[in-house]
Amino acid sequence: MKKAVFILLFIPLIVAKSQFGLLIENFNVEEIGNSYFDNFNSYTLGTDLNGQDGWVAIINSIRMSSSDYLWKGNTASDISLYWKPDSLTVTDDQQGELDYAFAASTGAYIGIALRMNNTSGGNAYIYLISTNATYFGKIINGSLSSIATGTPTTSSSGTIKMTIEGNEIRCYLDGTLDTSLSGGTGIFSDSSIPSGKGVGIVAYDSGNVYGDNWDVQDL
Ligand SMILES: [Ca+2]
Repeated sequence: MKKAVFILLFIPLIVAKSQFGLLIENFNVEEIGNSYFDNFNSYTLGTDLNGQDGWVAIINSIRMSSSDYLWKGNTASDISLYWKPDSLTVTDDQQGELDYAFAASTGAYIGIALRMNNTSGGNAYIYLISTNATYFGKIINGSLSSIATGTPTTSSSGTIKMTIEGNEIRCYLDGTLDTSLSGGTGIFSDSSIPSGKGVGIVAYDSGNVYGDNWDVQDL
């Protein structure tokens, strides 16, 4: 029953992607110039994503769920951070998108990680979503710190996006700036990670929040 509900939730998203030619079934990573897409369709289910098709764990673990296109964090009350360090080439200015869905109300988060590098335990800007909550923060030398938290009224599924150009970072929820984040604009200035050519995914806690259709590119 739960799987059927999620198939229904994601069909409109998959159709939307297909219309723009971005979805290739049974193909994990598609490169279009400095643009990358992953639909997570061909990984080993129920296992850690680490080591599959170039994904590498920097902090803790993220695993494939029982569906063939969803995954979630696998570490309770802690952050998990992954990237693909060897196969991707992007500039310091980047954007990333991720489709999300919730099985039910959850305190777990899932999201996008940009401007990553693996210096001193890992660095990244991260934007995550949970039930009626968003979080924008940074990981500096492996340690998490919050920049802003939000209390949007979330849908059961949708898309989050983050962009970084120079020191300006923008957080978008379902196509519009996430003005529920502290500060009220969804736009932030931060200079603590001036360079990082890695892009990835991030999760917090191990509850039932899922991601799909990871899509990143240069700006
Ligand atoms: Ca998928």
